[in-house]
Amino acid sequence: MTTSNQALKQWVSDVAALTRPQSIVWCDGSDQEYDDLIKQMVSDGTLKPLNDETHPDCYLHLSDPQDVARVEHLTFICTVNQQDAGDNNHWMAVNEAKQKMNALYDGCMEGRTMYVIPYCMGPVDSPYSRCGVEITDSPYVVINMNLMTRMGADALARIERDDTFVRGLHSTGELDPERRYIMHFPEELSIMSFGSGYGGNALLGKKCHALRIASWQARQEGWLAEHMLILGLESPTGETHYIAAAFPSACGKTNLAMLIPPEKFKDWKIWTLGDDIAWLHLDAEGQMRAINPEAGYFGVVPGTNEKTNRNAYDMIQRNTIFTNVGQTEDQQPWWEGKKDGTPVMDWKGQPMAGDGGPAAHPNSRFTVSATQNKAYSSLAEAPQGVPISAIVFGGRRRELAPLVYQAKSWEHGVLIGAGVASETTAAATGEVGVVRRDPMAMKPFCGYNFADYWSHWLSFSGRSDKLPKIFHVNWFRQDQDGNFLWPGFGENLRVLQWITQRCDNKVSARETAIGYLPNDDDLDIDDLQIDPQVWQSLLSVDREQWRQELDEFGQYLDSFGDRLPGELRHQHQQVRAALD
Ligand code: OXD
Ligand code: MN
Repeated sequence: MTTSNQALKQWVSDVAALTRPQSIVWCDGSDQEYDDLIKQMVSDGTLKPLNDETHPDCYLHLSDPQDVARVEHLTFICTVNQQDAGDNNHWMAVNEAKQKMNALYDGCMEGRTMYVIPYCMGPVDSPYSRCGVEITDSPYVVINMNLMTRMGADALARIERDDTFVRGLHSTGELDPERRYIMHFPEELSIMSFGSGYGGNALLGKKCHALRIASWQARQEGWLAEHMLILGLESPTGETHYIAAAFPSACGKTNLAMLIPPEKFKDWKIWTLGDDIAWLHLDAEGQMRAINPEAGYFGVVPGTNEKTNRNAYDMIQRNTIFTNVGQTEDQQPWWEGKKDGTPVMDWKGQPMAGDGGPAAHPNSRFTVSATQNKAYSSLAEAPQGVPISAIVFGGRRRELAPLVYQAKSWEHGVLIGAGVASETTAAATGEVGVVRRDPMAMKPFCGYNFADYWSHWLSFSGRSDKLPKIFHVNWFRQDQDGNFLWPGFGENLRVLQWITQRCDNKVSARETAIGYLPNDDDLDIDDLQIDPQVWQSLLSVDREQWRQELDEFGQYLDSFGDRLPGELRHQHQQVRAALD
């Protein structure tokens, strides 16, 4: 395979001249190609077949132990003007970054195969989709991209038609953390990644393209690229509301997107459109519509079981690539939270018991095609996407944020999104459990200055009078002994139900300084046996704590200086004043 697109041909040949691979393979995305690569990786030991009876066509990849998560401190946005990247990003000058990367790439593919992967983010026939080409020397990347994107011949045909694509160059290098960088050049729609094989650093269609580069493009073109799941909530009468929800990494987006309703709500259904990224556009009528640019799930494995996420648990029994989980005696994958089996081998490939560490790395992952999810929505491939009724923001907060509240307006909703803060997780290297500001759950993914990003969000109110309603949820409130106050998982449906009732003006609410909260009786929780005091604290607003939060948040907003939109400052002042 080759291409009629001259720019692509030239770029591939330039990259080959720099990296000097032994051979070049243009990927067609076929099953044959996937199967052949699996065979090759099994024979060179980079993939291990798992138990074929219990887990047909499942494989285990164990990564370098120093390469298990995103590396935010080594991730850069390289723009001509530093302030276009903003203080929310690490920045490097374009020329400096390119010099550094080109030195690393020099001859880096000697003796290796260079794969050229044309891919499309979003349904290939959607006007909202965007294409890219990733060049990589990693067969692991190729098989993961096969599951995560629409890759190969159809994508290449679209690139040739559109004559535009995002360029992503990736090499695993020597997996040396000292020689590892993930660089983005949004002005040129290009990405350079070196030294890591981990999904978030190496599958360039995902975080690098569909969030960092796409968020930049989206601002220029008037849409949004967000770190959001998309789900459909179907009521017993057959009406479906679509919700887009942003949570920081490893805070349960996959679980919410595939939720199975509790017994009492068994006539309700959740349909999954996506579990990580949403591209949101206004259509000609001003309706916000969402597509999921991805075609698969790259989900956190630990904690996944029949109770927490039955759909995910079932879909990873076959045709799945596991990365960094443990294994049982009979080569079944094993992870913390799995209800059966005993691990004998850990994620480093060492016998268990040694160091008392977990069998699976806390950020171990499954990669699987979205079509294996029983709740996969029939509209997930719709070129026009789905109409969004509600946008939900959330974080992992032990205290402060109530179970659910609603913004008073779009502008107030933007403030609420900008105010998201959450405890860090194992999805990125660094300390876990520290509360940090994570506006719109986009701290690691917004490809430009947050102040400009908030202006862009605010601009939507001038473009449509039927924007989605905005909410904030917190599933993670704890008491002083560290017990969770809310059962979460499937029970979150009760909160989603309230959200859709609010969207349809079917239920009233209590106005507070921070937004509208449910009245005590408006969430259907009778059968949950929640202590009335606990329920009250889940729906309470502690003014003193909130004043402190708003003051701290205000200082954070101030750090964006003159670029901060006046409207956001105004919204902040209003909430702060209402708390007095
Ligand atoms: C992810 C992440 O992998 O957010 O989705 O890190
Ligand atoms: Mn994510």
